[in-house]
Amino acid sequence: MVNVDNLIDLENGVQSKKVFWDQEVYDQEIERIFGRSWLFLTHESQIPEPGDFFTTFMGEDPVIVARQMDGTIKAFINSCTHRGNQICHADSGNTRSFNCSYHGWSFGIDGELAGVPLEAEVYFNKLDKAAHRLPEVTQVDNYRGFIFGCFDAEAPPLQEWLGEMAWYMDSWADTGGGAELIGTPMKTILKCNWKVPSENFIGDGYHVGWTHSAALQMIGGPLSALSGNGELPPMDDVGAQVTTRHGHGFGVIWELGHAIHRDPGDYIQFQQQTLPEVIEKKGEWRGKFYTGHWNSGLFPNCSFLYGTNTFKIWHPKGPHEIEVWTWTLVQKNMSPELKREIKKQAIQTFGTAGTLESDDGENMETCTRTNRGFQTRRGTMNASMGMEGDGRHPELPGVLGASFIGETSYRGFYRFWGEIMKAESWADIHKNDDTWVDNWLGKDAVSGMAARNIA
Ligand code: UNU
Ligand code: FES
Ligand code: FE
Repeated sequence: MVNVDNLIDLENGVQSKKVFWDQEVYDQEIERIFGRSWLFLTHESQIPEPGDFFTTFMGEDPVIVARQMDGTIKAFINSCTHRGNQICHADSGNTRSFNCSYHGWSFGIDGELAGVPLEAEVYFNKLDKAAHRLPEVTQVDNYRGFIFGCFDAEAPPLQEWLGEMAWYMDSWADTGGGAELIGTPMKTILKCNWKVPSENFIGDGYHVGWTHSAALQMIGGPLSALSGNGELPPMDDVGAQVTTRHGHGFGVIWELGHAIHRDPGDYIQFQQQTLPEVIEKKGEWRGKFYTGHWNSGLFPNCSFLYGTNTFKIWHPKGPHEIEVWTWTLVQKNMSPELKREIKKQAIQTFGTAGTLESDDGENMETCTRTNRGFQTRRGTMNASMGMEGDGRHPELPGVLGASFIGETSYRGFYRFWGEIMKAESWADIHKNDDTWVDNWLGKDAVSGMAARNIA
């Protein structure tokens, strides 16, 4: 068992570089994080019809997500109960059964073992078929169409797991007809640890003007002012940083939801048309979040940019490799033309060969590879930016930082990472449900953003 206290220094916002490199850390993550967290599987819109299926991973476990004949959704381990072969090799499709390519056992869309070749002749009808159904993922549930699975029966319900993050996401996931993911996901391999992109998307407003300097100039529009950190907008009311109970979080830049789009007219118009609905259903604050640009993460390995419309999962493949899957995130009530335009923009920016995607990929691989060294592995990384500003806000849930560029949600990600890595079970985690902010920041910590609003 790794000693988490040697890896994470909450007080100073510091992490050991071992978290990106060590096999022992990784093995514990697979059991304690991927084995106990709610993990994003797919969106309902990806499997609309009975018999539709989508294959993915929960940590390193291959799973099949399938729409049942009665319309419900189930998920199974994608590994044959005979000799362990992978059952379904397709990325997605529609079927009545899954047939193993090794000896031909076949399983229904409900996971039942339906057919065994030569069953009477070779098993003399003694094989207990009910005991050989595909193991079902313990919990499957959906948040506004986003389907998640969890291997731990003791994990809290999905809504509680998402917690305060769902309150924020409701601003666009419960308005405009709801959200959906379009396209079959693009898939790429990156030689990096899964936490490098997770921490980047959840909280890194700092890299945008620098890493993406050339791309922002090429795109033009309001974000181009950030290029090369040339013109930093006034820090006081440029946006916010949020972290929540289970490590989810995001940074938001107010009013710039559309900013990555080269020709944002139709998107701005859609937002203006739907904004009254958001304010009416969700209130003024969430109206403000609705028109912002979010860089966001759902603990552990799901990230999205709302505004830039990319939605990603970083599947771990050992400590030093991931598979990146990328969809386009849209709202259902957008016109087909606007959805198509947004998909094009999402592919050009954060698709496999996207301009901003390739800017980031280089950094992510290098942040991992440097830790091969004897000295580098023993080093630490700093995520202390804006620590003084972390605290509560009188009207907004979770912990908020001082502004958009800060590392509040990085710190929150590693706070929960440490908690779940240490916990023996969910019962241990629940002990901290009411006290996590007090224990972390003290009873009186007020967010820098709230302090400014009050002043
Ligand atoms: O790279 C990002 N996370 C990003 C890019 C965030 C905001 C705007 C553009
Ligand atoms: Fe699947 Fe044998 S491993 S039928
Ligand atoms: Fe980036």
